[in-house]
Amino acid sequence: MKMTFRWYGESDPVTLSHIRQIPNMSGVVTAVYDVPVGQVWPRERIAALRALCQNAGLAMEVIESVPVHEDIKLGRPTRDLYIQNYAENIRRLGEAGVRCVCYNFMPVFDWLRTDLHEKTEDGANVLAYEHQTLASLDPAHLSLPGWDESYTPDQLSGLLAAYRGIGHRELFDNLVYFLRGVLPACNEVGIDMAIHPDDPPWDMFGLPRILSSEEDIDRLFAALPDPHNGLTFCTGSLGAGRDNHLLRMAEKYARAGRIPFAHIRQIRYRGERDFAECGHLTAAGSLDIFGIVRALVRGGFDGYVRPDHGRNIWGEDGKPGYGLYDRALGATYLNGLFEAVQYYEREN
Ligand SMILES: [Mn+2]
Repeated sequence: MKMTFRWYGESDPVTLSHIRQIPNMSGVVTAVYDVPVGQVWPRERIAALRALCQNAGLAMEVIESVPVHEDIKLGRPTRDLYIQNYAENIRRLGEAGVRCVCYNFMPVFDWLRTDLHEKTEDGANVLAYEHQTLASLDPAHLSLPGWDESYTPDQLSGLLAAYRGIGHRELFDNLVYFLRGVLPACNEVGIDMAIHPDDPPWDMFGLPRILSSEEDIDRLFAALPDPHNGLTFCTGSLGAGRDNHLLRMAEKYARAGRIPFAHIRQIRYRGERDFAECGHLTAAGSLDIFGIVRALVRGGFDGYVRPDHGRNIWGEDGKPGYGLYDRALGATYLNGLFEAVQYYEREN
């Protein structure tokens, strides 16, 4: 296991020197953030980012993420150009020492929450999701906390209209087409593609989502057995699906060598679909974090791990989910779990 920490670049209020001081921290998970989606990242920008990390004593082996252009997800004729650009990014990143690229294939909207500052009993702030609240919104005029509003209302309406012809089957075929285009570059330079599961793991606003369950993941690996076709095992995203058996999935995909990267975080179930995020500890929420770590270790997992969203605590007013303090506590807790489980598994 290699412990890592997400870092949003030089504008991130969390500094590399602070990250470096977290015990057992091997590197950061970052990206070139200001190049438009679909374009090739300049070599000098990748090199500069890598130098910043290395000078701070941190590796830059995981990129989260290289975003996938909507034309690729929609299967538009322009996708071939964007896929070529993506493959070129993979080659450039591989040459810069990157070993893993996290990406997702969710149409239009990435992760969704209804509250980014829900106050908890102990005075912390957490992210929360209320399904009815979200489902009742008009996606063409979405104003959500954290939603970057990078589309104008007209662009958003156009995009939503374009997806009317795209069901689960079409979206899946477009994912396979995309991966067929980029996996040769991954093989050339030794990069694992690690798809992030849907967050939350169900269709939103009538848009299909295709990486929500064990069945979905099995389908992807069956379609493309290439060993560089991997998964970001995100416990919070998959865990929001009440039917997902995380312990079984963790061990199964680790054993198959399909988990180059794990996001580990805890959520607490509320209603049928509602949840709030919380501290990483097993006792803090609904997921068996200890059991998941044990399942990963038993499956022979040796990939990258990062604590996922944390609470905002101790007066820190950072990027929701991405402050320093609670993610550092999460990393420390996960270090302890891995150490204990690995020790125990060796002895028995
Ligand atoms: Mn995640």
